[in-house]
Amino acid sequence: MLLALTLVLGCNEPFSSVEEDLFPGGVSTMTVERIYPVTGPTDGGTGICVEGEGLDDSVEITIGGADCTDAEYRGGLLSCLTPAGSGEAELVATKSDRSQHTATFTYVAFPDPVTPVDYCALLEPCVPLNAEVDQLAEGQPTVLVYHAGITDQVDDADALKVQFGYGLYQSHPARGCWTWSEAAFSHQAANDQGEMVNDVYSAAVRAPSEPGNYDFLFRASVDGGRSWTICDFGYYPGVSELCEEDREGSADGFQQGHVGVLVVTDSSSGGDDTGEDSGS
Ligand SMILES: [Ca+2]
Repeated sequence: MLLALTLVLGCNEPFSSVEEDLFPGGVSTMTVERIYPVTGPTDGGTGICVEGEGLDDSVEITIGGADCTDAEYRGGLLSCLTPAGSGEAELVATKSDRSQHTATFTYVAFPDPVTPVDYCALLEPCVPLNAEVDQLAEGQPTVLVYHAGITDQVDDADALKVQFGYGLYQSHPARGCWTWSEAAFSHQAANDQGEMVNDVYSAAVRAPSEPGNYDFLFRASVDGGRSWTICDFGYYPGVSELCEEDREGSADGFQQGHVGVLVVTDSSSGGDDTGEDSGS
């Protein structure tokens, strides 16, 4: 079951896509500016993100002739999960008006199987986190992580990676298009038996420059970032009293509603009806 909770991601580094949009016999209504990442493991499951102009939910993506699955179009961004494949494969994005864009996706074979994290869960805050654009939010979200042989040891800094991420409201954290940053170790925490086997990490959150509502959570990896386990909300009496009780973190996989909410405002811009300041 745990395997199903872990979505394999490849390389985190973004890559630019420079190949031209192809639209024989007409004017293309779709301009792809960037696809990332353009490399991932042969077993598929890599979340890729497509940025550009003229994208819509009619755009279908194939890689090596197989469908890029679970496509999601949101906020001008298109994302999907790569199929299994090998070597260099042609990625083709096709819009309903038949405009097309091609790029190359490179599959990389890894010698070792992925290792999902035993358990992790977003702890708090359960109330919306507020921030001004480009500014640090007040309060730091926290996440609890447990992995046998790692978080129950004293010196585990190198074996565990924990990241905070946010994305557009109700978008999927494993399908690309989310922004991730390293979380910091905060302290050890006890399990039900009082054993200090859990790690708690926290994150300073710098808001994006675009106002709006965003989802946030954490992800954790014990295989060097080859695979990430999504840490949505758990419930801990005494820690997260404001949270819903039926939250089980990564134990029951990812649920769209079990995320934190980041509300980003831009008070400096004022409203359209009050922002006139050039009267003199
Ligand atoms: Ca869950």
